[in-house]
This record gives sequence, structure tokens and C-alpha cells, in this order.
Amino acid sequence: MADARPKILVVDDIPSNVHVLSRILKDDYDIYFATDGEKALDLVQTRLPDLVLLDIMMPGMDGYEVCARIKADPATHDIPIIFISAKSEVEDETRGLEVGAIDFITKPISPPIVKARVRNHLLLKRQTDLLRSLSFLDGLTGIANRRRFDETMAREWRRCARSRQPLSLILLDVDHFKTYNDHYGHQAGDECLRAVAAVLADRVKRTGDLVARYGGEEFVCLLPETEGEGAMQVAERLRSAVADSAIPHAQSLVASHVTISLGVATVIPTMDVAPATLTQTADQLLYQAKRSGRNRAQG
Ligand code: GH3
Ligand code: MG
Ligand code: MG
Ligand code: MG
Repeated sequence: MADARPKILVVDDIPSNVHVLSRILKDDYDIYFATDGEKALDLVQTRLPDLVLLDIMMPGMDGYEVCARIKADPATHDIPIIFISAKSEVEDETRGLEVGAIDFITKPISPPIVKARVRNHLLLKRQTDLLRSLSFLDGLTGIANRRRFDETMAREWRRCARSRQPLSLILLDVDHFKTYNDHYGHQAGDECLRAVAAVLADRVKRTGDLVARYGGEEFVCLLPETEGEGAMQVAERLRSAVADSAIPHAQSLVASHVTISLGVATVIPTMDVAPATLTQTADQLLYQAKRSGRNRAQG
């Protein structure tokens, strides 16, 4: 939800400190609180707050340790942390920033300053999140881009290697797209790519599957935990869905509408083999699909 209220986790072993901070912030934010490090880490995992206000001196796990652990976990690494502490030596603040905090406020606190810093850090966090999400989208079609594909491929490769599950990849390419551009113009070509991307995204929806623009008029579908047979079924579904959308292509040598060719490769990944080998196999199969007449899936 775009307009959901930001979530802030307040961590301090002294309940009255928690209370003061909650009172300052509760009108603008949803507040969660913890009075020890273990509970704080628990809430960070389950609630994924947008910001953490963190005391340093606490019995058991201290704030430095809590901060270091939040920063060590990729799932929580990007949550900004502000230390709020009575410790005020240069070394205390330096250490806090070195373990990954974005800011350091000394007690006794000034409510307007806490409010202002919290607001600024949340704004920065929102901008960073937005930029990151945009950096993973293809500007033309709005689906995932190559960077997102590469990252997801590396992650799924590791995951499937661990669980010894098959990983399937479909690489597909629009048939005779050069003549489409030549005949209808480059702008219509762009429109066609958008339409093809929408058809693909609409047909590949299982959780964990990814559809991305690989480059130019080539797209990929990554299908974790999918056997070759299942992947071929998906590929055939995509091939017929694009054909059925009946985008006119007067210059195609295959049909009177836009068609795609697909290469379908499956492997049980191992860590001594690079993910690129799967892409290469799919590319070779795609080439075969082209050579044997286009508008077909080759497994
Ligand atoms: P084949 O059936 O063998 O794939 O033939 P093809 O004509 O599709 O293959 P080729 O690789 O020769 O042409 C791909 C064309 O795709 C050429 C390029 O101008 C066009 N193209 C790549 N990216 C874009 C894009 O973003 N927009 C548009 N309009 N065209 C693009
Ligand atoms: Mg304390
Ligand atoms: Mg191509
Ligand atoms: Mg092509």
C-alpha cells in the first residue's frame, strides 16, 4: 500500500524511554517496541519496520550487537537504524555508525529533532526503495529487466542446487521482428513489444516464476522447481497466447500475425556449474526452433 503509515520499531530497556519516543511519533507512524535485543531482532524479522530507533546500553545483547545483526541479514540490511543513547563520547558515536547505523542521537533527546531526523531518514529510505525498484524494471515494457533476471537467476540457481530441484528457463524471441519494424515503423515495434510482454506476464503467474525482457525483442521466463515437461507446457501456452493475440504482421514469413520462437532448457543446478550454461542451452534450442520454421517451442 503506497499510503500505509511507516512502521517504526523503538528499542530501549527502560519502558519510560520507550513511552516518551512513542508519544512523540505515534501520531505519524505505527510504533512497535521492544525492551531487549532478542525481542527487537524478532520484531525486525516479523514486522520489517521502515526504521529502528535503538538504545545501546541494554542488559544481555547491547544495541551495537542488535544493529550488527540486522545489517548482516540481507532481508533486513536496508532498514535504517538510528541510535538513541546516553553514551555521548566520540568513540561511542563512531562505533555506532561503523556497525551500520545511519544516525546517532544523544539522550536527553529533543522531541522536534527526533521527529525531524526520523522524517528525513524515512524520506531517504522511500526514495532509495523507489530507485531500487525502478532499477529492476524495463523502461519500455514495464516488466522485469535483465538486471533483475541475472540477480534472480543467481539466487534460484543456488536455491535449486541446495534443494536438488530442477530449474527451467524459456528464452523466446519475436519472429521476423526486423521486418515488422521496417513495415510498421519503430514506434509500432515498441508497441508490439509492450503487447508481447503483457501477454507473457499474464500467462506466467506462479509464485517464484519470473518473466523478464532479456534484451531487444528477446524475453526470458525463469521457472524454479519445474521439470522439462512442465516448462514445455508453459512454453506452448506462451506460444499460442502470443499467436492468439493476433497482432497483424503483414511481412512475416510464418503467419499473418506476430509469432514467437522459444528454446526450453532444464537442469538440476550444481554450484560447480555457472548459471550462464542454462541460458546458453536455451539459446541453442531457440536457434533450432528458428531453423526448423519458427512459431514453435524447442525443448
Ligand atoms: P528472427 O525471426 O530470426 O528472430 O528475425 P528478426 O528479424 O526478429 O531478428 P533480428 O535479430 O534480425 O531483428 C531483431 C530486430 O529487433 C532488430 C531490432 O531493430 C529490433 N529491436 C530490438 N529492440 C527493439 C526495441 O526496443 N524496439 C523496437 N521497435 N525494435 C527493436
Ligand atoms: Mg538502556
Ligand atoms: Mg533476436
Ligand atoms: Mg527475432
